[in-house]
Amino acid sequence: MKNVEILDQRARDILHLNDKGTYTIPTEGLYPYQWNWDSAFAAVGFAQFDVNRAWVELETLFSGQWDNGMVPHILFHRADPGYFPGPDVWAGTGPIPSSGISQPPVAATMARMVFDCDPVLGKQRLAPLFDKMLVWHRWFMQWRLDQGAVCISHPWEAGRDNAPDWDVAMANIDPGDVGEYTRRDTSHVDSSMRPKKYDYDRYIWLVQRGRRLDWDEEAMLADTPFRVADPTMTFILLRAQRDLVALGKILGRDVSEIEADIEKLQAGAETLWNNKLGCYDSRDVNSGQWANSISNASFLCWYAGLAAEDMKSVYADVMKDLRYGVPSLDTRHEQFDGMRYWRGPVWGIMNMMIAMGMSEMNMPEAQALRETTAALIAEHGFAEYFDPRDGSPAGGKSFTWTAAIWLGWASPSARTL
Ligand code: 2M8
Repeated sequence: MKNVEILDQRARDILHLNDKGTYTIPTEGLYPYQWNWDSAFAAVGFAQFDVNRAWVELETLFSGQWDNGMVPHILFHRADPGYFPGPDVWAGTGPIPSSGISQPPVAATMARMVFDCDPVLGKQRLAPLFDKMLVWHRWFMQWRLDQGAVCISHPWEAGRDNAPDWDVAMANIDPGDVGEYTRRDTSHVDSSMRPKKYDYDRYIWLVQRGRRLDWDEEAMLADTPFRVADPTMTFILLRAQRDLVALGKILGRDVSEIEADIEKLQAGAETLWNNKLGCYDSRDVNSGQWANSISNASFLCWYAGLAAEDMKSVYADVMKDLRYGVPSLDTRHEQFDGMRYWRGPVWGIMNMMIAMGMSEMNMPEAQALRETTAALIAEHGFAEYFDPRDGSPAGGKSFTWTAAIWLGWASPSARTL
């Protein structure tokens, strides 16, 4: 591996490069705003050398929280014509111009990791954030549950935008009246690495629907064509609730409500078990159909605190001929596309969360995944994502979350998780 110190420095430089003072953008050009889960991962990166800056990142994220508790997936602090759909299209109703949907709630888990870097400072900064995280998690429990599993209302909410997990629900949408619009993403990145027009028409159609309903959750839920119960959200919220309990105990709070929610989510997680596939999978709520997809989100089961013994052999099968970490879609799946975003590529953040779970379950695969992710980044750079077959870098460059997980986990110099 190249000199670790040089790579550590490069990762810190990337965080500085994308740092807008009180928040961090994922990468210049392609994503010029603050994204929810990107920011939480960025905080873990900052915490390795500037714990105060890590807390600022999370505080800025929660300054965009809506009255109903939702924390938006994008905060548009400063308008930038390079991204579509921007603040005018979304017309979010919170205190800061924003989107109208959320993203996987990794913040409590990442806040706990930041806390552990400096518990004295952490105790000062945690209390107000704890209350906001509690209310956000409550919003998921109120508006996103189906039989205890957490659903998404838009593919962008899961963060795995074009995963095949949503194909059934997406086919249910007729975007005939979506109108003309100009994509910006394909002017920054080759279109072969991005979602297709078929997907974008439906993404925008769903945004237009939410906006028309003034982002009122009750109204949006009625007759929605798109509601998918998904392992990303379910496993991540389950994990986040466990971390929130730990943080609440540090603050001396009553955590009984969260503990009750954990029970519900644990039961909900089991409704994502696709018996025929032998794997955790996404379930279209409207039709009850399975996605039949073994994705990197399926392997967040251990991160969620589930023993998931049956998933160990599924993992071994998926990883059999791969050297660079967990593909976003099983390479044997007919829809596998090694460079197309969430339909095949490897993502560093997912590798980190999967490895955190495996490590907590005492699975030796955790260390191997850490080392292969480190090798991937050392050999191919701090790209947004990578082809699982040969590690080719893809998407945006100098990417915040890849730098962050390098510093917080993959680097041989990182404090072990
Ligand atoms: C990607 O999603 C955005 C929309 O939210 C986009 O393609 O425009 C996803 O990879 C998402 O998970 C990520 O948070 C975001 C910024 O990195 O980019």
